[in-house]
Amino acid sequence: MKVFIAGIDGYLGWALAQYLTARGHEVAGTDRYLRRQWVEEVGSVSAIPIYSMEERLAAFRDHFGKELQFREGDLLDYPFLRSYLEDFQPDAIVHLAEMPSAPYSMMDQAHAVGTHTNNVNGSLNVLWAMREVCPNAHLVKLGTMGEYGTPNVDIPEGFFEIEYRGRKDRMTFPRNPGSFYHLTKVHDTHNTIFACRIWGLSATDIMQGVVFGTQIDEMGDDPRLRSRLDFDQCFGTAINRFACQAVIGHPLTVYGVGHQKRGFLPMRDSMQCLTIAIENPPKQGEYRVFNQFEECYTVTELAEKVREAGTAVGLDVEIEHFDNPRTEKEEHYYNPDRQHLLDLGYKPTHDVVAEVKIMLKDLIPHRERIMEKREILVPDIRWDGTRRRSNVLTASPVNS
Ligand code: USQ
Repeated sequence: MKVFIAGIDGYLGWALAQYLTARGHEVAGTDRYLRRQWVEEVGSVSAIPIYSMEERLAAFRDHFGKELQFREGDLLDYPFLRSYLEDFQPDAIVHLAEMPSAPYSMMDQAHAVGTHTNNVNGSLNVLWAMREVCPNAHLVKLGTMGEYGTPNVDIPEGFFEIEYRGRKDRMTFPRNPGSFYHLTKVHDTHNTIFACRIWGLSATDIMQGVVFGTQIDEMGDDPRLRSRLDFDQCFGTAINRFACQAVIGHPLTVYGVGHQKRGFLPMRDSMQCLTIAIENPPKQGEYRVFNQFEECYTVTELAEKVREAGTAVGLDVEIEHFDNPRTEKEEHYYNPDRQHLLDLGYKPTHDVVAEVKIMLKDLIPHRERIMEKREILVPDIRWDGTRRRSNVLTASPVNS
């Protein structure tokens, strides 16, 4: 199949280009390198060194024996996007080109508005371009499990049956997201549902949990093919941060009591699931939702798993509870479905500790890079709008 990846230079996009090419798909992609700029803006670097796109494309050629089609550009540049899609005529468009960080979107007015402009308008442009030049393509849109929040009832996959005042209907399950970033994904959801309904586009909205991991097998040993791995408070997700903290002997930063529960999945499962969605498209005009995660864990359970993996590779791992910078429930019910992907053949990895051991071994050679940025491991972007770097640097555990 011909697959277009928006955000091909990112953590997931770069891995997906390789995963799909290894399976015989023809891949084209675009990126404006915003992720590289955002991480630099928050004072950090990727723990795994990443290469320029020129070097990445050369490595791709060497490793896979074929060219990866790439044009630098921005989804907000509509003429660019429209003409690229018109030329390539994809069967599937994987949209990974959004600003993905909750804390970054909560920093201040400019970051909240910038996140909305980039994410919501970029997605609208994708929908309009599909309508105009490739209406039969299948949009695989990266949403987030965070759209649902943490309701005190089970979470279905996108829709639920409701009976209200004696009448029944199938309705969008309520969204209750926890940041301005997560809200952009809710807006995308409604725009995508609408576009499918009025224009007959087809889309799979992926409600993805928190991804972790440093590699997939398809990357081989060539360092130029590795994906980035962030560990700062904005772009580092929980397990990725914990793994980087573990390798430099920094206490794992569990926020609050640490009973917040989320769905998590290793990068290799994310690749498997996205590929299942691409290779099993919906009917024309259909909008469907896949909840995408391997298993649900509390943040404390994850920290314990990172400690177990660390001990196995000879690291001494401490866990500390830090004042939670986010406004979120720390004790709650959490029971989301994830049946659609299983029905299509998803085989969950199920071994977080083994995956974290691989991560730790990958990260140990880059200890110095992480060590140099040690001061950004403790968060200071607070949901109440204040930044208290000086307080937080001396943060004492609230519940260790
Ligand atoms: N957390 C800690 N310590 C840390 C980092 C995070 O305790 O050092 C906690 C957070 O308070 C939160 C949980 O871990 O309760 C998850 O935080 P996260 O930063 O790993 O994930 P989140 O902000 O929810 O966002 C990430 C991705 C985002 C994606 C989302 C999926 O950055 O793009 O949409 O995971 S989900 O969480 O299911 O919404």
